[in-house]
Amino acid sequence: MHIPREVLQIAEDIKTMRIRGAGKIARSAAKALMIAAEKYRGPVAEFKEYMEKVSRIILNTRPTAVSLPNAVMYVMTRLRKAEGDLSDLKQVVISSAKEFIDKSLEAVKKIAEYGAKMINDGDVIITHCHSTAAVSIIIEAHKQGKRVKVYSDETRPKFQGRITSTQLAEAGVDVTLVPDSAMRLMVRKADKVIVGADAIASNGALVNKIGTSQLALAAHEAGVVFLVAAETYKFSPTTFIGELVKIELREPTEIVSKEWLEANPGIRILNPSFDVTPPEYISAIITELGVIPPHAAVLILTESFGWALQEYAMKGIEESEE
Ligand code: RUB
Repeated sequence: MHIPREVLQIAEDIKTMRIRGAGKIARSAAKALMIAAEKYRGPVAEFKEYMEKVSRIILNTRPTAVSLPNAVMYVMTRLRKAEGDLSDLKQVVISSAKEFIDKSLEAVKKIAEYGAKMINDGDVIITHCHSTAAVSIIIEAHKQGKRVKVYSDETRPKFQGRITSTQLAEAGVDVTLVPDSAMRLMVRKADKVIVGADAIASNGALVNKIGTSQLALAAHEAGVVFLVAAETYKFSPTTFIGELVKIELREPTEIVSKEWLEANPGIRILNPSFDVTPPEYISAIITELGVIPPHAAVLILTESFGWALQEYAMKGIEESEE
């Protein structure tokens, strides 16, 4: 089965982080499915199997951002249920992928609108890594004329904090880049912390870039509001049935050079890319459906993924009967 070059390129770009951030990853996954459908030239009988293969390639790129399987599920559940000739089936994939991308962009706009209302004139804000959703809130507040000062940490080892700082500076926001290790010191000067999400578990725990939980702990200690910007497709339906979110371990060479590694054979390097912040440290989660306390995550899951939860439960029953 021939997989189009453009689809493999998107998979490679997600894997190597040329495409990164949970929202962009999800939209690119939907785009890859759309391109795969458009480019398919084989028999109708093999189309669904081909699309399943493409889905697996996309799903195997990065393990943590739940927006990725949720985007694939959005398109593929519609295709699995669809019937008709090849052009009908292709159309199901193309239109559901487009619908997902539009909804996703719309969700970020809504989050910016709701989040900006929570920012006061003169607020000092801390952010971590680079989150389109979190940055959108800050830029929207700035556009509304609120004077905000932002401390963005570097986010080692990949320095996504530099992307955040550049975007904020270009939008005219007062931004200062600080090392990750300065965050407990800086948080005492802040009114709010705003971060994005790679996944929200059914108990309201946040999975986000490594260092988020340390920042949340410092904010908790200092009594500083800790806000999470998360579109509903970042909520993890499989945590509802007890599955844990897999934490991605990345290459040691993101931390030290290949030469250094070879010169120090006795030293192991561990590079976990994400961590888990308990719901107790989260003041609120800003979604496109509204601002919720972390313990209301289960409401979002039943509202947005109720049908999937039912399917998982049925699958569990069938498997136990086999
Ligand atoms: C990015 C990261 C971001 C979330 C949310 O990690 O942790 O905070 O993905 O981003 P990485 P967004 O750089 O490893 O992908 O709001 O853009 O979806």
